[in-house]
Amino acid sequence: MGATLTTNELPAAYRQGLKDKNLVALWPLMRSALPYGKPDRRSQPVVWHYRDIRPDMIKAAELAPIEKAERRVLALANPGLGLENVQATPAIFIGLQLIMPGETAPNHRHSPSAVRMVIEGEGGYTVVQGERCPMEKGDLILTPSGLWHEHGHSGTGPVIWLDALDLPIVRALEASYAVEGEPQVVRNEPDSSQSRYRRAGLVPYRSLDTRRTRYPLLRYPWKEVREAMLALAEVTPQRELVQLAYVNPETGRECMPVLGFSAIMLRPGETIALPRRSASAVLHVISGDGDAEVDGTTLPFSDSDTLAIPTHAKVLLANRSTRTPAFLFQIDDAPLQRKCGIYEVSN
Ligand code: GTQ
Ligand code: FE2
Repeated sequence: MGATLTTNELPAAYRQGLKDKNLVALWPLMRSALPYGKPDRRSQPVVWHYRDIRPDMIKAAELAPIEKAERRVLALANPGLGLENVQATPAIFIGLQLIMPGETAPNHRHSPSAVRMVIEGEGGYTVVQGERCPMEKGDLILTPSGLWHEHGHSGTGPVIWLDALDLPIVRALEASYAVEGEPQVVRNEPDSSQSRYRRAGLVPYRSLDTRRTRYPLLRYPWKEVREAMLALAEVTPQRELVQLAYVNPETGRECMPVLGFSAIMLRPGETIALPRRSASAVLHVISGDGDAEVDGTTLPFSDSDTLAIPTHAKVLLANRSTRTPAFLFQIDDAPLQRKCGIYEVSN
């Protein structure tokens, strides 16, 4: 096909007439709306080093008193998408949140869905719909759309975690809002990972007959995920990725509608390619040192670092240690892409 017409080649009067009637000629925009072969991407491969961010987090405790901040969060913004848009990738918001001993982050609920992955500190907790979820390093805690949640800290020292939200999507839909609430009444019982959903393959019998709750499991303790990863690694052939998906135990499907979560283990000395996917992703290093080569850019990583992976990127991960495994937590927009019918994977 020949070169398409540009807007300027249209007669001025015609252009003005379209504008007055809120009309736009598509043909000059065809290639930017539907680029040939692969999408145009503004997202860059980025690494945020925790050692650089941590001092700014601690300083924020002084600069932003919790009463005035509601949530004390530094967002990881992808420069390719414009810092002001606070997007790690087009679909994923990532923030690092700090709470100091005795502080509480007030109860609220909102239309975007969130999860937290604990980075450091002991004694933090999140209450979700009356369920008290302890926050230990590496734990994943869900606060899905519409559920009340508040955070507290009954230990000593700072508690820091990573927040991931589908905020960019919900904002793009002009559907993002929050509601404040009174502190929740906390049920005095262990969270469901310690009571109702103790083991994979077992669910409370009643759930076979009753209408299932949409979000039965809100906490995935790292202690158990780590054990499961080590066991999976033992039976996974070399050159195959050791990866577990966090799913809804009642449905076996992704645990939230827009964002998906998984854990990846890089065995000692292992270098492995991720499958090439249409989904964008964020990788958070739970522990380990290595390098991520993303579309030819090498990003070195160590404990608690976070990386942005654009859509369709070629990713090669290398564990720099020949003695210890590296554990990565992956957040992606594959659940949304599957629903849109646009999800692609190739090796
Ligand atoms: O902790 O509830 O990073 O509502 C952004 C929005 C955290 C939270 C964020 C939020 C929260
Ligand atoms: Fe929130």
